Formats: sequence, structure tokens, C-alpha cells
Amino acid sequence: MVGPAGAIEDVLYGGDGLDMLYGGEGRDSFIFESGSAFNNIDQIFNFNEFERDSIDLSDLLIGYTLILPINDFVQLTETGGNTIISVDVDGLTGGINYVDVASIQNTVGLNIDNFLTNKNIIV
Ligand SMILES: [Ca+2]
Ligand SMILES: [Ca+2]
Ligand SMILES: [Ca+2]
Repeated sequence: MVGPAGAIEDVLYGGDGLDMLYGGEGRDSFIFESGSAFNNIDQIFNFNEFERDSIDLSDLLIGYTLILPINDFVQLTETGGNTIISVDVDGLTGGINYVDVASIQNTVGLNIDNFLTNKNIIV
């Protein structure tokens, strides 16, 4: 199904427990919320940056502004052909303490700066 330009066609919430979140055709939004994001490492399938799929971490981050380095808050780590998204909710404040939030399955070669520029992550 093709929606209007720029429309978010599917909204998928991480929520409690270990979830497997499947993107579809068109633009999907994967949303992680502070109350549940750190309980499990949810698995994201069919992520397509060129369809402007996005991962919304804005509820998790404390004190992030666009003038700060995104790398102090969000890291992407490749392992086993997947990309793990880790978040340090308060950046350098309180030391460096990343916690894994989600795994983008079967996807590598992602670039955090491009992600930010292209709004594939929402922070
Ligand atoms: Ca979950
Ligand atoms: Ca999609
Ligand atoms: Ca910190």
C-alpha cells in the first residue's frame, strides 16, 4: 500500500517484552519508550532506510540537542550480520553507560550520521 508522500504508514512500538517488529512497504516508524525500551533487545526486521523507515529514540534521550555529538548518545554496532542500537540516555553525563535497545536484523553498513541527517533515527 502506498500512502501520501511523507506519511508514516506503520507505527510499531517496542513495548514490554522481547518483540519482533516487522516493517512493511513504505515508511515505517519504530518507536521505543523509556518505560520498556531497556527490558529486552527487540528485533527489527525489514528495515529500509531508503523508504525513510525511522527509529524513534526521542523518549529515551535526556539532554540531547543537535549541537551535541550523536555518538555520545546512540551507537550502532555490527554483530553477526545485524546492527545493534545502543543508547546512553544522558550522553557523557554520569559516565559512559550504553544499553542495547534493539537489533536491526540482517542489516549492516549503517551510518549514524546519515541516519540522523535522513531522519532514520529520531532523537
Ligand atoms: Ca520490547
Ligand atoms: Ca518500510
Ligand atoms: Ca551517560
